[in-house]
Amino acid sequence: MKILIIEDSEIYSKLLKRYLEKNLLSLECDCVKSFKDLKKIDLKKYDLFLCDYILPDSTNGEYIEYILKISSDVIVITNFEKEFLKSPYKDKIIDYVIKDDYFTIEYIVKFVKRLFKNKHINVLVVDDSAAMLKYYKSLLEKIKFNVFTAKNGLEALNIINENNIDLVVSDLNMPIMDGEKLLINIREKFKVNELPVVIISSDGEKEKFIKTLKLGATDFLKKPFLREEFIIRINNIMEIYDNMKTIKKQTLTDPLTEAYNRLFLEEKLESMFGVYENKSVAMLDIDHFKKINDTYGHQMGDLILKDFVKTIKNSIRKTDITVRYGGEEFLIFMPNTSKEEAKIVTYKIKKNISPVENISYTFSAGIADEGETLAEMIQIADERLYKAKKEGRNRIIIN
Ligand code: GH3
Ligand code: MG
Ligand code: MG
Repeated sequence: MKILIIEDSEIYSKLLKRYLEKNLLSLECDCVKSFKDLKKIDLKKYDLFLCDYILPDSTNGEYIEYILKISSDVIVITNFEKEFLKSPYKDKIIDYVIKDDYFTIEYIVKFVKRLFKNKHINVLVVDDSAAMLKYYKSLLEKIKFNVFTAKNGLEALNIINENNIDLVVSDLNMPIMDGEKLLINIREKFKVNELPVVIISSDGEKEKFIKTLKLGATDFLKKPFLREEFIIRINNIMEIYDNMKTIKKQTLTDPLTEAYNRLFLEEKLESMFGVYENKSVAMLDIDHFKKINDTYGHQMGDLILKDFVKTIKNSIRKTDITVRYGGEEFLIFMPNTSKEEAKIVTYKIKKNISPVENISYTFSAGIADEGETLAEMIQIADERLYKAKKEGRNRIIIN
């Protein structure tokens, strides 16, 4: 990713460059100080332009129009808000920022980060007016979202079923299925913290949109709104959801191996257990791991743990779940899987393990599909693991 900073104050552009590159590791920033220097540069190389409004040789934003001929991925940073707001291309750029203090830089960094994240986010906009749909789509695409559109609630539900939608923005009044019915249908499948829904409503619909908030809408936008308001609100909502996802992931996974942790086992797996009629649990424990640590060092041990989980994940199905049960002991929960099938999967893991930096390792495993509760099934698998260890390690036991 490449950004071009156009700014005549060297201190400011250096500061901005440093903050951006520190916060976005894959990012490279170039800086230019004047319109004259800008003309010597191939603008097509850049994904984003951060533009000071006034340069010594471009006092009326002429150079911004020059950039807009090539790309509209422009953010204007200015001290002259009033002058800028009168400019003809105000609506062509992504956003503008008032340059005042340190926090402006923080805002820019956050905004740029958001733009890069948005590239991987699917937004569905729902409106029966083709013109409005086109307008929302253009705004959302400006801030780099992947945009899906639907003309009514029913069409929206089909799109949600077939695609991985991360955010829904919906009008209230629509034929066939309105925004409220759509929301009710969405909330039957997705909790408030799983799929955000923003409702757009017109002025005289206060009661209606308050109702949608009670039904689980994430936020509402009242028409008419400024494009800045739309952009900021949608970006803020995605930021909150991203943070929530990260926190959720951090509390339920082990940071070293990225397998689920014991908290996940207790909070989620327990309740999933009853859902499946057929299921198996495999307990896997690396053999003589203490010796690996003692011989090659703890860091090497860590690498092997990571490799072990990677190999497990590459060998199992998407629906199977890996939990770090203890130091070098892992549990695999396999829904819709018999003990015999689980044995085949575990052998596949064994086959797929290869040396890490020339250090070979093996594991022992116990498998069970017996037991009324998750705890019982784990205990039976654990007893078989113990048996596998006693019988000489590097083996898989199912009875
Ligand atoms: P066995 O074949 O009977 O399982 O022997 P073992 O040496 O693998 O088992 P033991 O339980 O005696 O030792 C496990 C070792 O795993 C001891 C502990 O220091 C190490 N360990 C636990 N967590 C970590 C970790 O996160 N990183 C590393 N490098 N080592 C760990
Ligand atoms: Mg061990
Ligand atoms: Mg152990």
